[in-house]
Amino acid sequence: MSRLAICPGSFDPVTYGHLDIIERGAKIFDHVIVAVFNNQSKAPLFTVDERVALLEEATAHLPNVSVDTSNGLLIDYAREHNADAILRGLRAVSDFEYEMQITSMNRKLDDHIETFFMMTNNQYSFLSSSIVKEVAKYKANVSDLVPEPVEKALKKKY
Ligand code: COD
Repeated sequence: MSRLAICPGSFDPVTYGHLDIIERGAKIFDHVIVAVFNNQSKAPLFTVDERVALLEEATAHLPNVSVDTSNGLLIDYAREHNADAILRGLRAVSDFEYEMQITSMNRKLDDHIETFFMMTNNQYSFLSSSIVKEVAKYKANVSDLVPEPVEKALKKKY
C-alpha cells in the first residue's frame, strides 16, 4: 500500500533544515507533498509563487516529492489528498508547545490522519527561515544555511 505524507509549512524561504526533514521523510513515505500554506501569524517576505518555485528547485533531485500550495485548512487538504500522515520537524522544546497545539486541533478535526515528528539534525537545530532572513538582511553569508537559488533570491529582496 502506497503511503502519502503532507509536509506543510510557510517555507519563507526554504532552508537546509526544511530540506533535511523533506529528504528524510521521502525515504520513509512513498510520496511526500510539500504544501505551502499561509501562517496567519507571520508576514511573509516571499510570495507563495516564489516560495513554491524555490522549493521546486530545492527538491528537484527527489523524484517522490512534489510541491503544492493551499489557502485552506491543513486538515482539509490532507483529507482531500487521502494523506496518511502530516510530517513536521521539531527543533527544540520551544517548538513542542506550538506543535502540540496544532496537532491536537488537527486530531480533533480528523482523528484518522497521524502527525509524524522528526527531530532536527543537530547541525540545523538553530536554523529557521526567520533567522536566515534576519542575517541576510545585514548581508551576512547564508550559503551554508539555504540552497543557492534561495541565497540569490534573498540578495534580490534585500
Ligand atoms: N530543523 C527541523 N525542522 C525544521 C527546521 C529545522 N531547522 N526548520 C523548520 N522546520 C520544520 C518546522 O518545525 C515545520 O514542521 C516545518 O519545518 C515547516 O516550518 P515553517 O516554519 O515553514 O512552517 P510553519 O510552522 O509556519 O507552518 C505552519 C502551518 C502553515 C503548517 C500552519 O500555520 C497551518 O497549518 N496553516 C494552515 C491553516 C490551518 O490549518 N490552521 C489550523 C492549524 S490547527
